[in-house]
Amino acid sequence: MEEVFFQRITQLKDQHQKLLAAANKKIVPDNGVFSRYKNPVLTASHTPLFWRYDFNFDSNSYLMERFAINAVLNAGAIKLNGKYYVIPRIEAANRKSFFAVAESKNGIDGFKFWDYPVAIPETEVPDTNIYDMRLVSHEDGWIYGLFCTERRDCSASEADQSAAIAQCGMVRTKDLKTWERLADLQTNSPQQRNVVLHPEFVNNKYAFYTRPQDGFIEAGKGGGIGFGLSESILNAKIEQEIIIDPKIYHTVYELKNGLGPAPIKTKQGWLHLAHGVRNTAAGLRYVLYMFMTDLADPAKIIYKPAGYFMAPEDEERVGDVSNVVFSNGWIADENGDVFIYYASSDTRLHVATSSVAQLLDYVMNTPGDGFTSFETVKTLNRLIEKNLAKTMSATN
Ligand code: M1P
Repeated sequence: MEEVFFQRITQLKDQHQKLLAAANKKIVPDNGVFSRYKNPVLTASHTPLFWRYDFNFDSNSYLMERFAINAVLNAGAIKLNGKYYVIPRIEAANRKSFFAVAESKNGIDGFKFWDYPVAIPETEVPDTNIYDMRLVSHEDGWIYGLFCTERRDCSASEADQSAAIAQCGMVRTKDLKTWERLADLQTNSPQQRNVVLHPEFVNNKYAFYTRPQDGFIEAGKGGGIGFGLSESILNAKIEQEIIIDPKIYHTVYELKNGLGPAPIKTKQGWLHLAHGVRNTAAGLRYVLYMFMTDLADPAKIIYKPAGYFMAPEDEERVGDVSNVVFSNGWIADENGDVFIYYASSDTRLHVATSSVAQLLDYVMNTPGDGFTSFETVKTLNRLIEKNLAKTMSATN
């Protein structure tokens, strides 16, 4: 039995090494806006074997998984000292999520987890579950991690064990190793998720993108991407939250929406990536969309292409929560390359690459939404006329 035990360890290690060393390939042709890649960058199988197995024959002679990982998904992302770091949501078999750092030399493959997960200190009222960290390097010199902290709704009856309250938890670090917990963000909304810190001060204050919501799942009267300022980051409090990107009937963000990563600064404006949700007979469908806000006023949308930027495709459609793409991390490189980390169906993490130039072109030159079929046909006709006029002039 001991022999089989050690043979299996060797097999597991070989397989794991192959998985981690697999080169990722760009899928061609792409759609001109971004390129997808063949392999996910991280899955549950990428987590270290020593997180999952007890390698001691005396205490685990069957070589069982003693700590199963269910999924690796929604990741914050940052580039530091030439390396690409992601901090995904890692969901254990018991549904509890936690964070861990994985690093790569090129941002598209070779991601390897650090030995230990991130130790997020607790607040006075412990978090039951934490997830979806947005990493932002702020001009005050700190790297902030804003995440969702979820606790049971104590006002619910004993019979209701699924009622939860979501709020924005905050930590900060200089090195991704030591994390200081700050007080949860205070707003006037009963619940918050998808809160993002703007990388620069606005009117000398800390600026936040929020997503107020009435219930845990339903945005209710709340919803839309909000914006608010706080005097301080310690005991941060937003007194006034304005909605800058509302839910709109019969769009890809009619049920709810939320900002993804912190925006990318460009000469033309702030580039934003967000997710939009609509309901279907098959359940909720999550897609990604983009918009741009004014450089001087990040709460003012100046460009917004119609519809989605990315929707789940092929195997991305299937997982724990199917028909979902979600992103809370991207990296804009010094040379203008952009790495978009997105998760599919709450199960695995992928990368797509683009460039600031492509994303600007997409956001500034793709027609906006007319919000009716009639206006949509008008938009299409303008393109057809332009293309046919070009064909005619080429043949004349
Ligand atoms: O299951 C899809 C997503 O649902 C939530 O997003 P939102 O707050 O917009 O509804 C989050 O739990 C997210 O982690 C998850 O991917």
